[in-house]
Amino acid sequence: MSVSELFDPSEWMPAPGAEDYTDITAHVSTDGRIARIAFDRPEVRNAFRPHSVDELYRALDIARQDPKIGVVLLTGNGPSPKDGGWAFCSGGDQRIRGRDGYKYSEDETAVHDPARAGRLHILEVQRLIRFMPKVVIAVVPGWAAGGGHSLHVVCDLSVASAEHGRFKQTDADVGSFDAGYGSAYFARQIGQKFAREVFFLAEEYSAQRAYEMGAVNRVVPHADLEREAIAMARTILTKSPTAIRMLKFAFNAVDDGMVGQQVFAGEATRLAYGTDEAVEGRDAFLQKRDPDWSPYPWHF
Ligand code: S0N
Repeated sequence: MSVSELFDPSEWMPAPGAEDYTDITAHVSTDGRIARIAFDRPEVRNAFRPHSVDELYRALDIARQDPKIGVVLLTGNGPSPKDGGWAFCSGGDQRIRGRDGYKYSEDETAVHDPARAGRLHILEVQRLIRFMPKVVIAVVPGWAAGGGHSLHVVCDLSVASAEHGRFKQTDADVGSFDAGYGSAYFARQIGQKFAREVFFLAEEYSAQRAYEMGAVNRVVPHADLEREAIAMARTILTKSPTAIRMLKFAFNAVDDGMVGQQVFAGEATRLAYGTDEAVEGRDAFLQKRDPDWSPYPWHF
């Protein structure tokens, strides 16, 4: 069964646990190397509610931990059965926004579990995308608005539909603000003037205009969108996994302060563990002797 008009069922099989999801769909390519995770609420332009974010986090984390997967495609299913409109994601579902965040129930009078009230955990998803050692590509078949715009910003690459891809940062229209990656990192990507324009004017931008501003990597005909994204993923998969991981964390580190340094350094430590020199340090400790560093030069 096809989950979206652009979805090619011959490319994909259900991801582990996919049958439990209600707000997203999750697939892996038939060779198990690419994940496709999609918002599946096209009737509300793929707006997310806390339950959607829970599912999204879970699906992304499963992809993160799968050693075969090197690339994740994040997209939105469509078109809307109501009006044929396409969306990547329109951000937080405004119908269930409360005074302390987004609610699990649309019933304002419902008694909520306090531990699950007022969630804004799309920011946790942003950090997962940012720090997962795999390439995440935003595949934008329609609207990327509000928190959906921020999600495309935080993805490593973005490819958009020429006909339907549209971008709008509505945060200031609805009294919301992504003051982290969605704005500050966006300004790093496209420059301060453009980023401030996108937020302060909250106008609509075509995929072509987003490309010209440097917000999108590729604009392709709508019918080719997922094919192009898969082709990009396949090219990335021909590269060294370690090189891609170190490069992603190097690109991040300059903007992520000590956390960025920690993530990059963690990978460096893991690489160092593979050397004879590090093995000698471990073995010397376990054998209760002084380490012999003599075979290891002070490189210049
Ligand atoms: C996407 C837009 C521009 C599309 O316009 P279009 O094509 O004219 O369609 P509509 O007729 O407007 O929409 C079709 C149906 O979909 C419903 N709908 C659309 N978006 C949402 C939404 N976000 N929530 C609930 N419903 C939505 C419409 O109501 C319509 O339904 P019907 O057919 O029943 O009338 C346009 O739809 C639009 O502007 N949408 C709203 C975009 C928006 O403002 N999103 C929220 C922005 N804020 C966030 O996402 C913040 C969340 C967040 O992540 C965050 C992060 C960091 C820090 C803070 C926050 C925070 O929440 O504060």
